[in-house]
Amino acid sequence: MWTTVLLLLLPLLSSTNKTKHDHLNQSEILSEDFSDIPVKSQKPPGEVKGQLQQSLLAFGRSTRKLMRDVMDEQQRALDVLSNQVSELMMKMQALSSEVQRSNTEMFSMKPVQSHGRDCSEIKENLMSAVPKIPSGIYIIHPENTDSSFEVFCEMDYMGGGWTVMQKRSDGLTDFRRPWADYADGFGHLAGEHWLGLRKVYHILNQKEARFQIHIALVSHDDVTSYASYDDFRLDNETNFFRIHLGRYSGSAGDAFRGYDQDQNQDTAPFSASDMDNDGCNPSCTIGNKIVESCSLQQNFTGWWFNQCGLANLNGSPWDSDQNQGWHILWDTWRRSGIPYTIRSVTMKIRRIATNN
Ligand SMILES: *[C@@H]1O[C@H](CO)[C@@H](O)[C@H](O)[C@H]1NC(C)=O
Ligand SMILES: *[C@@H]1O[C@H](CO)[C@@H](O)[C@H](O)[C@H]1NC(C)=O
Ligand SMILES: *[C@@H]1O[C@H](CO)[C@@H](O)[C@H](O)[C@H]1NC(C)=O
Ligand SMILES: [Ca+2]
Repeated sequence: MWTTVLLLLLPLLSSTNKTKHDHLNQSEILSEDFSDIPVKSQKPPGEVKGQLQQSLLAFGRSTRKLMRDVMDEQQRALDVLSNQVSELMMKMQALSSEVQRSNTEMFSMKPVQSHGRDCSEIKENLMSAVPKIPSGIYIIHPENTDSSFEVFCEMDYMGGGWTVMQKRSDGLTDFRRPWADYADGFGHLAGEHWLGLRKVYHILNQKEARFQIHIALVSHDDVTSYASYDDFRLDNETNFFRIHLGRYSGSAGDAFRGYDQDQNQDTAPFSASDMDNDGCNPSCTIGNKIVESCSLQQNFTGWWFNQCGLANLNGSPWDSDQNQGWHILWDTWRRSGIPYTIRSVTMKIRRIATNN
């Protein structure tokens, strides 16, 4: 029953979103000055002209008030509707997982909120019930772990089913963090965040599951690009979440591997400001600088550094006022030989095969 209601409401939700984005907002419309309406074109005698101006002004005022009332009304209706839709979505998800549990997991001890092992599975599970699965925060419970946790699922991008493991978009989240934060995760799932190496490890380490990783880049002048690897694994924490990458494809270049073996970050362990696994032992010479810690050199951020390498998507977003400092780094993405200035990035993973 909820599903039916939802099917009816989903198109409404997406069309109301569109209305908000595509049209002028309320204050833009209200700030148009109706009193500027030309009234002099026919040059009527002074008295008539005065009356005409008066009534035009009155007309303008009452039109403005009418529009304001109508728009307030509409806004209230939209808010109510959108609350109702979110409520319904939540009920629908709870129901859908209940149904699934009673069908397939009669004796399961899993928490009630568990909706899937990762975003790819959530997409599979919901696809038959919902025509358009919304992107957003979902609870997942990967195999081989006792814990459920929240993740952001991208359900629109390139077929959907993506679990976001990192996102930079506005520079509001500080990525200068110690090991413990990079292991546990930080930021806000709906905005900038690092999901956390332990969680990503749990997702990647499920039986009979393989994952691809997709990196989407946007430059400061809105050029987009991507890099994709057809396999992505992490070693366990004892091995500092060493990274393993499959075959590259994309338009941004394979910055993880760089141009030569010295820069290759594939199989590098993770480093943070207080955890030095960067392959500079005791130091590297990069350009003509002596570097002892890639993390410190790159503004105390964490990454799979290898002497330090050509990729660091946790670098600080570019500050255009201050034409220096460390920025989001994907050095193989260039225009006329110069690296793009990267404004935003997301790293996301998706299942590519299940052998069952
Ligand atoms: C509406 O647009 C004006 C001018 O572009 C802007 O200053 C204001 O913040 C906007 N308001 C909302 C609610 O988006
Ligand atoms: C981590 O992985 C290594 C090598 O695969 C293994 O020997 C070790 O037991 C693992 N450690 C933990 C805590 O799982
Ligand atoms: C380091 O990061 C902070 C916070 O993101 C930023 O304000 C600062 O400009 C960065 N410094 C350098 C040298 O990149
Ligand atoms: Ca070092």
